Amino acid sequence: MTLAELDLTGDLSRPARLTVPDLLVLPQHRVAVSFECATRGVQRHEFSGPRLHEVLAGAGPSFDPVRRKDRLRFLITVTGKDGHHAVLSWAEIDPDFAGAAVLLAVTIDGTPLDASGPQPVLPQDRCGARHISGITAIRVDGTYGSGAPAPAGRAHTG
Ligand SMILES: Nc1nc2c(c(=O)[nH]1)N[C@H]1C(S)=C(S)[C@@H](COP(=O)(O)O)O[C@H]1N2
Ligand SMILES: [Mo]
Repeated sequence: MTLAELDLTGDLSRPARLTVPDLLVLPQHRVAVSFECATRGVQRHEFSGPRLHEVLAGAGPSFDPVRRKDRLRFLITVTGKDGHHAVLSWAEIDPDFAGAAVLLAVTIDGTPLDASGPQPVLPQDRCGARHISGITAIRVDGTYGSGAPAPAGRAHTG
């Protein structure tokens, strides 16, 4: 069986390429979720895996850990191989802010995700669309609002 690989990239001092076995060395949490899909109705699943916050904190995001405000501009982008993607904010998963119990699941309904790859699980979401399967990359980006000029033609005219 081929292990699916996931790139942790972006503003990190320790970017990594991760597989399910790599994530099994972290403390594992279990969660049962029920989410509503606009097209397929209520879906129930049980997931297990490490906290996404612990995985990303371990990769050394480039903010000053003692200055809470420094983290607020960080975005987390999750990309699936089918092109489905979503963003989270760092503050959403940071225990000093919203502290959502987001997992990077390595099992779904008792089945290991070794071959298909880890899956983000956001128990606080009503809609299931951020439970992205087949993810290839998670990017941590701290450059939002860094003072870069707006793209040409998009000036703030009020
Ligand atoms: N890669 C990928 N993941 C995805 C989607 C998608 O289009 N692509 N759709 C999402 C939506 S809208 C829902 S409701 C759930 C459905 O998950 P399930 O099939 O495990 O119930 O998957 C989510 N994950
Ligand atoms: Mo959905």
